[in-house]
Amino acid sequence: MKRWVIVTHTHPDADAALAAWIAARYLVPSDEQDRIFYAFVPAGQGFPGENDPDTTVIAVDTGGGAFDHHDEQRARDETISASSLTYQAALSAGNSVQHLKPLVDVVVAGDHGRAPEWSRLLGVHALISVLRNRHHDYDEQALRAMFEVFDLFNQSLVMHASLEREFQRCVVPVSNRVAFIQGGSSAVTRYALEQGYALILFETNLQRRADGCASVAVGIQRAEGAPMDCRDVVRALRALALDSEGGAPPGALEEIDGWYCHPSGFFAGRGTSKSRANPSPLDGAVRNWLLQTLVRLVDAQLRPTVAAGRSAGF
Ligand SMILES: [Mn+2]
Repeated sequence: MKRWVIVTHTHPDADAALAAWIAARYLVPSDEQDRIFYAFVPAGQGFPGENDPDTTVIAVDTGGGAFDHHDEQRARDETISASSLTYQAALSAGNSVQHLKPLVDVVVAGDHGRAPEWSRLLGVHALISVLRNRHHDYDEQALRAMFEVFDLFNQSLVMHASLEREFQRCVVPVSNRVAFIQGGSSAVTRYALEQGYALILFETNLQRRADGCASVAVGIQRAEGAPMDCRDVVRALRALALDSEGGAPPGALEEIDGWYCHPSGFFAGRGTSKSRANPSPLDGAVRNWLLQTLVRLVDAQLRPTVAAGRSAGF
């Protein structure tokens, strides 16, 4: 019976553990996961049973092979470690592991004494350090516990990478504070606000809500902590739509009047689960007017010296 042995050094650190995890998850076929064994050797050594024809040995962070970086040539290179070498091998084997790069980068930095403070306090280095102490005399238990940590980071990074792709696909910057999102999820709206936009105009595709009504959600959402209230923005939009000099196209007032204003001021809009269903998409002329007007309103609001003189009602 064929088997795999993943070897690393005793008392594995973040680099050894992450390299072992990448090897297990991506260099061993998924239907052979139950044939993986782990072995721990003093740092620098290889695995004694390396000549067994039924055993494929992958040594990481020790043994001097492809996934070790302690030889003369590589030891001084601060851009690599066992994790990055294993990651590159997983990439070269055709695995889609690009989402793991932030994790690999922080572990490589840590392996060269440059772990960022946030990671030592609240990130991967903090967790690995606790697990190393907890399972000090039981390397395999330590490694398996660390694998659970990497499985969780993996899930989180997969979600983050898919949000980033959605962001690239759906978010249209209108100014550096205002963006338009068409056909995106509420998660990508939150993500865009976290990237620094102060206000988002969003329009979803036609969808069937939980109450069975078909609806297109349209509205605005402001960033957490941005000094503006969407109820004031809606009041200002309404005043401009009513003003014959405001340049609002036909339908602008009806659009704004269909919006529900959340009492906390973070959101105003229509078609979401808590507001009236409306299957109509946003009219193109109304959308352009809204975006131009929102850019002006947000600029006035977020430029304190100008806003102070003009902020009546906004
Ligand atoms: Mn290392």
